[in-house]
Amino acid sequence: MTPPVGIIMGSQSDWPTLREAANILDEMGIAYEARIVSAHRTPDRLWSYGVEAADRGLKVIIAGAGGAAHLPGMMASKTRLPVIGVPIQTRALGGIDSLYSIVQMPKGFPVATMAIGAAGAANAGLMAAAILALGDDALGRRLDDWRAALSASIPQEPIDEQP
Ligand code: RP5
Repeated sequence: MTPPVGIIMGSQSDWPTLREAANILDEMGIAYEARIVSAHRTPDRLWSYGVEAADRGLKVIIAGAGGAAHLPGMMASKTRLPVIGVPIQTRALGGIDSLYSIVQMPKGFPVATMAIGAAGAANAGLMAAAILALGDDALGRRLDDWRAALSASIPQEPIDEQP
């Protein structure tokens, strides 16, 4: 049985970041699969994943990559499913390379690009949940509850923290 969300990443080294997306999906009770699909090292895997994604029953793809981060854009070229891109933070350039590689798609093949790193990955999970909630009222209520709990956790006033 194919889950609604596919999480794909260019390398095993991206998984600690993409785990943040998976954690959100776990909290929302959304099933997902996680796969290493590199645009450069495994282009044939990328090709077949994109060609088969919609027919397999996937609804949303979260794609994370770093550096010359071509995976999200190439995946968007191979499937009409919404692709949410996560720029991985890189040592050399801090992830600005990943961001620019993912966000500047040509007209016709959009990638919904998140922030660099862990926050972007978590937001990718939330964006996937919001898309799926369009057709799932129970999931919509879980997402509303999650957002309300986050808001309620924010204190009114700051405190002095110990160094
Ligand atoms: C990209 O190259 C991957 O998405 C990863 O962020 C980066 C480095 O990969 P490794 O050298 O750690 O496998 O394709």
